[in-house]
Amino acid sequence: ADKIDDAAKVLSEKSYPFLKEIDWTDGVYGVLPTAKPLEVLKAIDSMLVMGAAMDPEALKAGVLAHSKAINSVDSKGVTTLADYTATNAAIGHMVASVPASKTMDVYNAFNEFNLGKDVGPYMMSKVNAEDAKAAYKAFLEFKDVVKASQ
Ligand code: BCL
Ligand code: PID
Repeated sequence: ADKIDDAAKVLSEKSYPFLKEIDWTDGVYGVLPTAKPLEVLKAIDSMLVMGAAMDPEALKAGVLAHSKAINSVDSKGVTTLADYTATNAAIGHMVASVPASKTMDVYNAFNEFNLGKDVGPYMMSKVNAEDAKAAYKAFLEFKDVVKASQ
């Protein structure tokens, strides 16, 4: 296990309570923004560019980790802590294999949507805010480890 694997373990333990509070059966998670199709196109392009730059072994490991996680979801759509951890570790390795600018291009392209001020508070209202904040804090710490391995 390398540093990203170790950090993924910490991230996953700290964010699992939040993950379990999300209602994954809500149709909202299967919806792409439809209001601005040309911006959606650009955002997806940024993901294609990032994906094409990824180390192929890291990408394949990510695909397999996701597949395994999908096959262990419970009736509420939540995967096991072990498979969640393996998926986060795989994503960390995928992200570490591309320049930071490619990841930020994806983030910025989705930021362009300007979803509206009510989206954040609405999503937050559906979970325990403290757990969401703890998850976000853990995500930022994980990001530092991934960045250091880039
Ligand atoms: Mg994946 C990310 C679902 C297949 C590569 N993927 C996501 C998430 C979402 C998801 C949970 C995007 C929305 C988001 O950010 O929510 N992926 C998902 C599903 C499948 C899937 C349902 C599927 O196959 C059925 N993904 C794949 C393919 C992988 C793949 C097969 C490539 C091999 N996926 C990636 C990569 C990323 C994702 C790369 C991301 O960067 C993105 C992501 O998680 O960004 C944060 C928020 C996320 C969660 C609720 C999950 C827990 C996240 C962390 C660990 C803790 C929460 C932090 C904080 C509170 C919320 C994030 C805030 C924002 C960053 C501002
Ligand atoms: C901010 C302010 C600072 C503090 C800060 C801060 C936050 C920054 C953040 C953040 C950045 C950020 C980035 C995120 C990026 C997510 C990227 C996801 C990419 C997904 C892909 C999916 C795919 C595929 C895949 C490969 C395929 C193509 C695709 C091939 C060849 C604002 C905190 C630093 C979350 C690429 C993988 C299957 C499209 O900076 O003060 O908070 O989050 O199918 O390609 O097969």
